[in-house]
Amino acid sequence: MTQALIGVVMGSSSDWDTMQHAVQILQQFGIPHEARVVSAHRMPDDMFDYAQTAATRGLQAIIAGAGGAAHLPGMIAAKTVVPVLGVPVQTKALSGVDSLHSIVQMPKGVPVATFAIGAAGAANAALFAVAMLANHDATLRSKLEAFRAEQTAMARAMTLPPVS
Ligand code: RP5
Repeated sequence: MTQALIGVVMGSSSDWDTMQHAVQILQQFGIPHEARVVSAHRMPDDMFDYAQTAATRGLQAIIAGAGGAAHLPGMIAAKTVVPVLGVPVQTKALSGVDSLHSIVQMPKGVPVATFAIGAAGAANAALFAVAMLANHDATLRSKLEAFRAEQTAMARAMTLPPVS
């Protein structure tokens, strides 16, 4: 089995609707990855073990998504120097602003790179991880440049409807 380079973790299977957008990007770029539920408050020992073994298992980055009092990305970052990319999951009660604030407001010294709330954040976290790997992989960099060029072409081809 290929060794995962990127770990995708989330606090609940209910986060999958959001976090699958990260996995879809990793699949698209052919990045070896793993995805699993690691709940900070329901599985704290598993979370610590995941973070503590991340570097020796060869993970280059961890994408961590959670909603509400979203301590998963910060607590993983507390136990590893592998870069952690945090994805705030949209919540019903506070629309994900709670998740965003929980993840982005890390005190100085233990960073979590924080992305947008929801699917866009999950996809962008994966694209950021791809960009990190592409620094040391010319083929991957070409793929990423082609991905951007495709978006540019699609934007240039956009037309507007007549005024109604
Ligand atoms: C967090 O609580 C999870 O990340 C999820 O976003 C939220 C709700 O979890 P469930 O009650 O749906 O399992 O830990």
